[in-house]
Amino acid sequence: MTAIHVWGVFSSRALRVHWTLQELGLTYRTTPIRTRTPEQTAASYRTVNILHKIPTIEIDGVRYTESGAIALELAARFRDQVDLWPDRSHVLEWCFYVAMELDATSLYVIRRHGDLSEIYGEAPTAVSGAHDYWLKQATKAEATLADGRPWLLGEPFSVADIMLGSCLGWASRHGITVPQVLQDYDTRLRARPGRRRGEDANEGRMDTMAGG
Ligand SMILES: N[C@@H](CCC(=O)N[C@@H](CS)C(=O)NCC(=O)O)C(=O)O
Repeated sequence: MTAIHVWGVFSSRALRVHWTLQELGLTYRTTPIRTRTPEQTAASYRTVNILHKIPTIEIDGVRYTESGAIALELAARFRDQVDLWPDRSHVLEWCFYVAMELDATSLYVIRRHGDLSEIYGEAPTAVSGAHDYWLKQATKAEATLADGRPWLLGEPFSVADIMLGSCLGWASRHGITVPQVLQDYDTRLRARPGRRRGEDANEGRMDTMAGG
């Protein structure tokens, strides 16, 4: 059996990893490190992740970081069990779009220069620009889902949905009014048993070694 160990809970990026693992029906060890805590900045965690960030995963003794890459690696390895990567190029396209446009250049800018402005500096113009940028970028996902398809690729659910879904609640928490088409999609995502278990795991409400 593959030995899997995840570090990280209570974050939208850690949710991507727990949610993927739960969609795949895997059991794994969790070390419940939260962001901005002494456990995260401890020297012992630096030996796991040199940047002290969450999430990190270890699969059969090999460590990986970057939540999107971890979700894709899991999807590739366990594809025979559940296919979360049904269309190679389009899943990659959506994953990079979410990681770059919705996460790094929008939501993380808002977080760094909003909630974390004591560390990264106040930048109200950058924050309001990032709000607008998120909404502009979201029109790509909105237009795709507007034809009534359940998931980004149509019928098959994929890692692309996990990536996009991880940014919707996060955007709302930052005061962004998520377009209705994406709110309806978010409701469908949240009804998935894998998403519910992923949230339970991300929020420390389940024994991930026991599978729930
Ligand atoms: N690009 C990375 C970002 C990881 C990241 O920044 N995680 C946050 C928590 S969601 C963190 O650990 N922040 C602490 C820090 O930056 O020191 C990923 O997607 O995994």
